[in-house]
Amino acid sequence: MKIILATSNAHKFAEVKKILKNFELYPLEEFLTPFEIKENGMSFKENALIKSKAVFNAISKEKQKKIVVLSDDSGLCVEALGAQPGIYSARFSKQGTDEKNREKLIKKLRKLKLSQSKAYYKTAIALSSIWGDFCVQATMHGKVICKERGSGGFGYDCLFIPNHFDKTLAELSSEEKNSISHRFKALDLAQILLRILARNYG
Ligand code: ITT
Repeated sequence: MKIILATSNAHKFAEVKKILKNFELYPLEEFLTPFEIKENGMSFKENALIKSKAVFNAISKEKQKKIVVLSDDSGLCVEALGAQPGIYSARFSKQGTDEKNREKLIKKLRKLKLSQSKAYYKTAIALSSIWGDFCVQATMHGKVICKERGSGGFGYDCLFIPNHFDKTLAELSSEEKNSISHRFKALDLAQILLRILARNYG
């Protein structure tokens, strides 16, 4: 059984590949020419399933017999901002770059005269297969601060301090992040499904 990771985000691909080291994982481009998928769901779960189903349905029936498509929809929810940016995390700012998204987040918190806020990351992992579609979700709680710290990770990591830590995710090693993250916890659950699917695929 081959797993295609339906993402255009290279950072996500690298994290998922490290966490799912016991599975055969391939980037989307090895099987298909990447195409635009409208993420118009109202939740992480809906968007993750939209992505995995769109890619699975684009694969030929013959190839589908050997393939599971895995997608990740994730984002940061900030308590003081009413859970924004949430499902819009990747396109929070007009430009949609990690840097501009962080700038907008800091600006919004400063406008509220806050230097930090409780926050959580959420990931929905969806699997599409000949045995059906599945989705599991997980969170990582902590706080966001208004000053960037560290150079690891991606996205909002240099602003996010997980509970029980005094470093941002960007100051932790990738192994440390991958042992506590929303993505790790969701993939830990997804592995149960993947092992069952691998047995069923034969
Ligand atoms: P794909 O849809 O192609 O997978 P994307 O980057 O558009 O790529 P999402 O729609 O799921 O993916 O948005 C995820 C955004 O949430 C991402 O761009 C970051 O801004 C943020 N994010 C998610 N997980 C993160 C993490 O572990 N560390 C930092 N930021 C994260």
